Amino acid sequence: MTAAFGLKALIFDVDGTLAETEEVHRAAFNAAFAAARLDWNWDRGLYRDLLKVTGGKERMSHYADAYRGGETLAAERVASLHRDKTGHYTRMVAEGGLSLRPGIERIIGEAREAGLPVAIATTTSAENVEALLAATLGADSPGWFAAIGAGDVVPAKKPAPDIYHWVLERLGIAPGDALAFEDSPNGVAASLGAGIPTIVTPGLYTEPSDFAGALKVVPDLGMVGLADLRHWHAP
Ligand code: XBP
Ligand code: MG
Repeated sequence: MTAAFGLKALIFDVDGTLAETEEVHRAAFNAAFAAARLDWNWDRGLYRDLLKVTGGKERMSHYADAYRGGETLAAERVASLHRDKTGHYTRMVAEGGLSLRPGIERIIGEAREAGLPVAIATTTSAENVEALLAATLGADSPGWFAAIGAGDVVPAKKPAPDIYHWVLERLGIAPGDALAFEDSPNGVAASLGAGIPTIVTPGLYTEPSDFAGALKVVPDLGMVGLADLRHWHAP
């Protein structure tokens, strides 16, 4: 079966959109800080502020600078802390405990059945995406995605549109032929910046925002099917 004319791909953000992962990210950062004997501990309120900076390495550098008296962390130090954090995160995810947000698994299944490509556009690292997909959808599931744009494949992370441009190029489609799924103002700025109609599902750490320009804002995708998505994309 081939995809109907119009909608040619679904592009999903990961953190906050596929699953509520940020509490696991936060625990993994804190575990890496403790292992490195840093007296850093990010509580929920602080993490909410820190999430304004996307990317774990960028977030740690920002914290050192803005919250620890202008401290500058050497790039190797940041990279090593981040490697350790990624190890903690992927282990925690593999141990289970995270589930996909409502509707995600069903929509991905419907898209696959209809021959509609699915893809990922995220600031988080590729290992983290693979760990989450494997833990929630099965070991083969990373292979279901026509493109996985993650982490440092582009130098400028969200809110820059670069990761979406990267994914669109690999899919070989125009921005208006896709639908993006995002949970945060930074993510929506990136997807809309790339010209992709965007469905927003605000989550645990979503800051209040009116998401001007979004195609739809819905609490989650629990009641949404592929037919709705096609209709919203081309009413
Ligand atoms: C998610 C993020 C990520 C994770 C950390 O933003 O900001 O940085 O918190 O992942 P989005 P890494 O959902 O908009 O992609 O530590 O692997 O960078
Ligand atoms: Mg997100």
